[in-house]
Amino acid sequence: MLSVHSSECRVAIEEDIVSCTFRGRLRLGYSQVHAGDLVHVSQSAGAYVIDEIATRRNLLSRPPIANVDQAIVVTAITQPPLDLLYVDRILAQLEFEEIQGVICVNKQDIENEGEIGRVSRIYSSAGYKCVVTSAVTGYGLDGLAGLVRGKVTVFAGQSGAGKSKLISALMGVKLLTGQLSQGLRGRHTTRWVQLIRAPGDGYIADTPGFSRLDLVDVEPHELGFLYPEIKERAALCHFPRCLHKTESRCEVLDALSKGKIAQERYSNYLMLLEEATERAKRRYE
Ligand SMILES: Nc1nc2c(ncn2[C@@H]2O[C@H](COP(=O)(O)OP(=O)(O)OP(=O)(O)O)[C@@H](O)[C@H]2O)c(=O)[nH]1
Ligand SMILES: [Mg+2]
Ligand SMILES: [Zn+2]
Repeated sequence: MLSVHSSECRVAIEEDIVSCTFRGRLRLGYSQVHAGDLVHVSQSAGAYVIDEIATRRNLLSRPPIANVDQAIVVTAITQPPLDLLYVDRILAQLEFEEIQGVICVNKQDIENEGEIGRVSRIYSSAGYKCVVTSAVTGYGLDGLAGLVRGKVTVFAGQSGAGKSKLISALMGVKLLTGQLSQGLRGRHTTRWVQLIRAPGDGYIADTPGFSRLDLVDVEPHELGFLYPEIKERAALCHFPRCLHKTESRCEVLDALSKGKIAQERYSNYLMLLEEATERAKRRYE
């Protein structure tokens, strides 16, 4: 399934892309099917009809895309301004949905080399693959193309970071991109979900950069499991429900003090922990 609109679904069948509908009497309808779904299609009276949706491996909730292999989280440094908390929220969401996150620092042609290196190090040390690209000069695009080969990949990240332009550069096609400088900042240039076939037998989905992301609904003591570098060490903490905040004999605090966990990641962890704690409190009031 490539895309779903109110009255039409586009489905890839081998080399073709066909338009499908639903059989009138079946209870299957447009609201149950999402981009990324594997569907069974039959032909009746010359029209393609969807009669079955296969069980999903996962479903990204916003925007709805099924069976996602990985998400590339695109960020710039100054245009728009780097927002590590935003990146960390997306990564936590992805960990929650068990989707592999990859960091892409874009706009290499205009951003400060030192800052690009700093961001790359923060996420490499957390265990994420990082790539540095420029959608304008083509820097790093071979590496990015290698990553999307044979996979279903979602591009996520702040509005204006360059998701659509990167995909266009990869595909050699023109998607709708917006000019930050013309006051489009914060507006969603990319509005609807579709999967496009990428060179090398993969599929790519562009998404709009959301202006606000809510934290996934987790209990405070579970938040650490959404941080690979915390999760890895949490089992060795003295207290089973350690929040890695002020507890004694905490492996995470120990690693932090030795510089093995990035301070930026940890500060954002504490922010998200506070949100999760607030939410848990409200729930039990
Ligand atoms: N200099 C430079 N500009 C870029 C690069 N990538 C994207 N841009 C520009 O940044 C602006 C935003 O790019 P888009 O691709 O529309 O950003 P987006 O992430 O898709 O934004 P939304 O669809 O709003 O979420 C456009 O003016 C692009 O031309 C890059 O690598 N270098
Ligand atoms: Mg876009
Ligand atoms: Zn701990």
